Amino acid sequence: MLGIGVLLISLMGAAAGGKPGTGLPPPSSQGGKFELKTVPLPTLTGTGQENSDSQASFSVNVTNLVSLTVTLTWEDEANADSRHTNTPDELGLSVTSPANESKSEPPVAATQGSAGVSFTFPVTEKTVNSKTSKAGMGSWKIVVSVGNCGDQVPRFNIFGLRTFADTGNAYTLDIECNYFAKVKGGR
Ligand SMILES: [Ca+2]
Ligand SMILES: [Ca+2]
Repeated sequence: MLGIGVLLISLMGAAAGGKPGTGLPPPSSQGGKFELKTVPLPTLTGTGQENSDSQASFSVNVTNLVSLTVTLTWEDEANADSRHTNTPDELGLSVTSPANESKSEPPVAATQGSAGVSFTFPVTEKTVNSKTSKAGMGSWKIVVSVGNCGDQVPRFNIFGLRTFADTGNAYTLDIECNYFAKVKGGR
């Protein structure tokens, strides 16, 4: 089972103080200094069904990407009532770069969980004379996998108390991007 929500966001050159809408890398032959910038992208939210995957995507349109980290967090719903306990849900993620490199964390059960993957690129420094790196530019894909969702089970074995099914869970995805950007007006 694949599909469900597709979330689309875009990290444009505008976020780096460049000209909005062009999507072109900043000119590297005009001099100027570069500085390392950290850009947290807007948090993505979604809901996954038990034993299924959901997908999100975003694109990176800046050059000289140093690292990119995607962090998945989730919190199970509250107990249905004082006589039931909501047992933990399993969530994990897989992230694929534009170069088809994939990193993943298999689903783990947690009431409040967190899992993340990081990509690093061979850009440790950027000067006017060094070559512009386009590594990491393009479309990224995230797949959130929801495994078994622990049900709401009765705390006591009393007549009439039933198990309530837990059929899925909401999650959030935080994406953080580090890259070298040209200092505006720098020399
Ligand atoms: Ca649960
Ligand atoms: Ca749940």
